Amino acid sequence: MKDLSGAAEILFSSRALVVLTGAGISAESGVPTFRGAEGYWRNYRPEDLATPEAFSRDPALVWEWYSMRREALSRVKPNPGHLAIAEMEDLVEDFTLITQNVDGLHHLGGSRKVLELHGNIWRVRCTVCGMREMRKEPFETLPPHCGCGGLLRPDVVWFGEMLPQEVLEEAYDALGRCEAILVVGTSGIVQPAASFPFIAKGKGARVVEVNPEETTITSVADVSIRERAGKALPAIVRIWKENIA
Ligand code: BV8
Ligand code: ZN
Repeated sequence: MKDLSGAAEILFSSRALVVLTGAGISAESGVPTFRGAEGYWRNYRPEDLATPEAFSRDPALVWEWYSMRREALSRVKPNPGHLAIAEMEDLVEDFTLITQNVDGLHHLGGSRKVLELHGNIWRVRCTVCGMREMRKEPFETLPPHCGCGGLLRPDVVWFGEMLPQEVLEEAYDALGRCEAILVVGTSGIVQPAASFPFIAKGKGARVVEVNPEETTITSVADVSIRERAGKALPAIVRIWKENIA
């Protein structure tokens, strides 16, 4: 498929590469996306659950949604798309993976350096003392509390909340340096991540998109591959490796 070799050529001829992923990279692991037909939001409205207002109004309800997602995630594993991105990390000198996902599957798939824009569903944060820690085990009672007595919350970024400053700065630095950005499995709706491909393009980078559907990002893509990540990314890495062998 000529697009695949065109995409591979853009990636392997770049000295600095950014990869931006969204929920679509985890779809083939069985994790529902946010806005697809079977998406999370179909049953819930984002403003009902993924906001600080919802949490202060009904922390138990919000925790029920997160603990259901955590339970489902505890049974899934990374798919060939995650593994292919982990391989890319070793093929290019200056590599930065930025994910909007909170599922931790890139780490499990072997990616070492991951900028988690929206936090991590396995980490909790105390709303009183600020304690942060990974908690993979299910909680006995919901909502869970900290040793200090404070209410614990998922350490993720909700709508209307600021993204972690240091992560955002590192992402903008990488966007400023990159010669190519590979955008996988995002509908390009949620800000500020949705603006990243446009920033990279504006700095002269080339844009490769992998998504079975057209998105807001397709308009700036040099190559847009209408294919699932689990199929397209391993194929791109295979072509990439043949060209450097
Ligand atoms: C902020 C963590 C600034 C929680 C998430 C207008 C009105 C109201 C608000 C706004 C507005 N304009 C901008 C905003 C701000 C808002 C926003 O962008 N809203 C959107 C809805 C318009 N953004 C924010 O609030 C952000 N904060 O801006 O703060 C600020 C400034 C000053 C003061 C205060 C604040 C915070 C946003 C973070 C929200 N948290 N998640 C949790 O997960 O529980 S967002 C959530 O959506 C996930 O992180 C998810 O990753 C993310 C983005 O969705 P996608 O990843 O793109 O997933 P989606 O389902 O949409 O698409 C999947 C794609 O995959 C599809 O294209 C599909 O075709 C494709 N696909 C499917 N299968 C495959 C595939 N691709 C490849 N292979 C496959 N097999
Ligand atoms: Zn505490």
